[in-house]
Amino acid sequence: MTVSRRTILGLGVAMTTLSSFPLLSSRGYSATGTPPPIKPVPDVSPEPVFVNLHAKVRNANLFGGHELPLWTYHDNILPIVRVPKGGRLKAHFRNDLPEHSSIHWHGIRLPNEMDGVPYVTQQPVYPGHDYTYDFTCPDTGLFPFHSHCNTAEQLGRGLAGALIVTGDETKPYDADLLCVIKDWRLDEDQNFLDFTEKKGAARGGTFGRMRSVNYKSVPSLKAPARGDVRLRLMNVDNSRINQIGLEGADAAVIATDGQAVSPFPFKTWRLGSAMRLDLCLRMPASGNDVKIYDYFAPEPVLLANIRAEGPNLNRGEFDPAPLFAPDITTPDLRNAEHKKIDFSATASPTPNLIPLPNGKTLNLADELCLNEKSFWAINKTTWPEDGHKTMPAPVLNLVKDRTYIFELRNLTPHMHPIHIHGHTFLYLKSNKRSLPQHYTDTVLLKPKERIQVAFKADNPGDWMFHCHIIEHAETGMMSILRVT
Ligand SMILES: [Cu+2]
Repeated sequence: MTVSRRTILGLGVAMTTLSSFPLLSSRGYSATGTPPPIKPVPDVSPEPVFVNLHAKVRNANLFGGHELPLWTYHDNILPIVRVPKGGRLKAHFRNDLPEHSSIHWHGIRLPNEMDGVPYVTQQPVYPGHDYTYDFTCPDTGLFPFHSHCNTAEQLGRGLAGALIVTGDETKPYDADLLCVIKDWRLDEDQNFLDFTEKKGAARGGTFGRMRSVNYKSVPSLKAPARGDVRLRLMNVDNSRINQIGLEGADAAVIATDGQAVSPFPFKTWRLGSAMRLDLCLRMPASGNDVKIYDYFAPEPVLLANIRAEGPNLNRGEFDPAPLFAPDITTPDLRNAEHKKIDFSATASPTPNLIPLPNGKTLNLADELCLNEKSFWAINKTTWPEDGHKTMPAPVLNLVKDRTYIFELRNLTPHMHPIHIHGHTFLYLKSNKRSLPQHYTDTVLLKPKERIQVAFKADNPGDWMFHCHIIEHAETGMMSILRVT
């Protein structure tokens, strides 16, 4: 199998010298927004999209120092896979890493056995072995893929990619840009630091020291001057929550976690680990820059520039084109069953030796997927639970096709981006914020916040439900929802 240019495209973003054009004021998009059409247009390719994802060590010079031993899926170190909506993806995964791995397709509503969680949905893919993922992509949008085991290190070394499911545009934008945001745990000599530290794991996560977009430091992207640009932002960092802000352009939010919303004015948006945001922005006049910042820092951190190039286009008043509406069954809120789910710290450490049915305990080699420490819990249960084999009992047993309203309650002083596998939440309300209703697979809970989300449990299987701050998940804030 070969990887065609059509399915994997490089992020051939050239570095250019940063310029110091004056910032334009962002007066904000003021229209009320046009609701997207109800039905997306099907765009089904009869032929599966084939990709080879060959995980191994690849050396790359990311920041001008020496080469770093990255772990990547492809010679193109940040692969982008494109599949039409309703199309089938066949991804052949070959593991030549020094340890076992798998691929989780974050946010894709796929069959349970394709979800890529070692021990839960498949056996680990050991070094020298392979596994073929084969599923259709029901939803348009942007989705990360990454491993789900020893993730702090595997993701920390760069093992990630982007899956873009196409077919959601009601009219073409003038450009389509992708910004994948990630920090790197590097010391001053550009050597990898430990990917996890107890201090960080027990608090907000262990942070990287080198920021990047598309695995580059402050890249300069390009887009047509005065054009309407689709900007897809995705956070693949282990820990850091970015507060995205723009300078130099009016912008509207057009999708959250890949799922369309009626366009509304963009001011700022918090993007936790694995969260995505699609914006439509109006580029300034030729020669000017749009700057993308993380404002969630003592001083705003410049992440990337977009340079307006070419003749100024004439697009009239800024009226961002909506995307086609999400193709997700609306939850039946009237007949929903309510569940409270508490995210808390835990004081009771769990043993790290797990009894197996044959009377032995799980050996060190397989402890990749287990916790060494327990700092966190979901409904007072930390992963893994004592006395269970390799998998704890589900935190909730859900009835297939029933609608559930979860009240997610953060009892900690830290933020937690909470991710559900195999399903997509409809965000309903929060006790702290008023956001428009939107679909999301990763809900950012602020300290002490309570958020209500609804979903129809229409996908049978054992599904992971966890915090996406990787160290929180790997120190207990991880559980299983069983849908039968
Ligand atoms: Cu967390």
